[in-house]
Amino acid sequence: MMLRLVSCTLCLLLFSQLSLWCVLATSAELDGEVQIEVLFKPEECTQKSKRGDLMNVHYDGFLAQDGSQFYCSRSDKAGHPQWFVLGVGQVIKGLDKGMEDMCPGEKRKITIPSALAFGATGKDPVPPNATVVFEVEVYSVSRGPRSMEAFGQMDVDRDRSLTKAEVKAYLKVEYEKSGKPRDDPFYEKIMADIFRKSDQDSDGLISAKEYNIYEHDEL
Ligand SMILES: *[C@@H]1O[C@H](CO)[C@@H](O)[C@H](O)[C@H]1NC(C)=O
Ligand SMILES: [Ca+2]
Ligand SMILES: [Ca+2]
Repeated sequence: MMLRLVSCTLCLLLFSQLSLWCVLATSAELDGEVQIEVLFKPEECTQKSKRGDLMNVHYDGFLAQDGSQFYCSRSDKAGHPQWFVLGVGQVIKGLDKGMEDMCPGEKRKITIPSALAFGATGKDPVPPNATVVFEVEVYSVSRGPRSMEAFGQMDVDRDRSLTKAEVKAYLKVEYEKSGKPRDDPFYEKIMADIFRKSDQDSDGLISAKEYNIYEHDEL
């Protein structure tokens, strides 16, 4: 589940200006901790990210040892930023940790030891015990749908499972509350992402169990 990140294709080094990082990254001593460098912070911060928030993010992944790029959300999926829920294991642990307290518009370089990335076995093309570096840029942060409180709000008919219509109605309200109503294709995109990640048995519904699957993860 956490390794979903690298399931996409090897990324060509499209952004040569970023290759400088590897030099910085290899010189960093890591004591099993995520190291965060803020590259850009917007002056105004509407909402800081926290566990359970729905994030819309671009991120590129590099190997610290040689700076080669192994993940690139800018070239994957036609360059759309990725949707995921923060802090629940949809991305590697180092990103779940390293992306807390981020503002929309903020950019960070996050250096992650292997234990919080792809571990002692690695995940092709990431070799065993590899320290990885991600450059992330947050596009939006919204109070996410992954709390049991939110589940209760979404499950309008109280049948302990969520239909797409129920989730969508919730998201619409959330976005309108934040003063940023969106068009239908926008919601459809989020929905597809949420259901792909959460609807484990692909029956078109998110059951309470599927919804809560990460609840006991050691983060
Ligand atoms: C990875 O690290 C573990 C623990 O330190 C070690 O036992 C293992 O040999 C390492 N694997 C490689 C391929 O270096
Ligand atoms: Ca329901
Ligand atoms: Ca299901």
